[in-house]
Amino acid sequence: MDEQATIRPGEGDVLIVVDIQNDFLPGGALAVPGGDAVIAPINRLANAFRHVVLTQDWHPAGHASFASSHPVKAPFDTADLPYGPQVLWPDHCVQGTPGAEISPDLHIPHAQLVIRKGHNAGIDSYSGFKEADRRTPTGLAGYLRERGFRRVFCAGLALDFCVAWTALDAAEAGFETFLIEDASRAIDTNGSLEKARADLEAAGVRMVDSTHIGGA
Ligand code: VGL
Ligand code: ZN
Repeated sequence: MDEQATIRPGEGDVLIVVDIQNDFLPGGALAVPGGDAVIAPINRLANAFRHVVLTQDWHPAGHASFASSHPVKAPFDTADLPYGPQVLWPDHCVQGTPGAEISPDLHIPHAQLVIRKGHNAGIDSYSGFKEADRRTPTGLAGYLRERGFRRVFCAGLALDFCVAWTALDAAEAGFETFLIEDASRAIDTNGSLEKARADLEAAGVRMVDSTHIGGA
């Protein structure tokens, strides 16, 4: 953000930590370049927030977002699914596998909720709020509203997919929304990062640095 004012998280603020799972980290099935660099800033940030929610990508085997589910496709190709175009991925974050586990290096014992997403076999869900059909809610917006939160801070993996979509949906749901850039890393395939940045700006999501968050 332009102004360098320090943000001091309070009772109306929640940090959403997106998909810090083994498969998105070095050595994982869908490793995000430099993904492990977000863990230290996120651990630090989490100490500044009393309220933290985690998301966890959680696919059944044979999920529609896996290239292996589409005979003639390769990872990072696009497929036309009933709800629209879908980027295809290597098999990742399969329910109950070590790759789907939250990284043991993430230290946020006070996290209050883990929201699992992408569990419908035929529908992906980058966003922690709404699945890729853009109709099926996860329940997170209702949870955050009922808890009385007003501002949502997003960080994690991957900036151009799950973090961006989560932030865009938080903004659409009426929360003042921030994306903590130095605590996120992108996959950046086929222009995805540039597109995500444009979408975030158009939606009024504020890009901030963790050094501007008090106590972090
Ligand atoms: C993600 C691709 C597929 C993410 C999840 O966490 O950004 N990306 N599934
Ligand atoms: Zn996924």
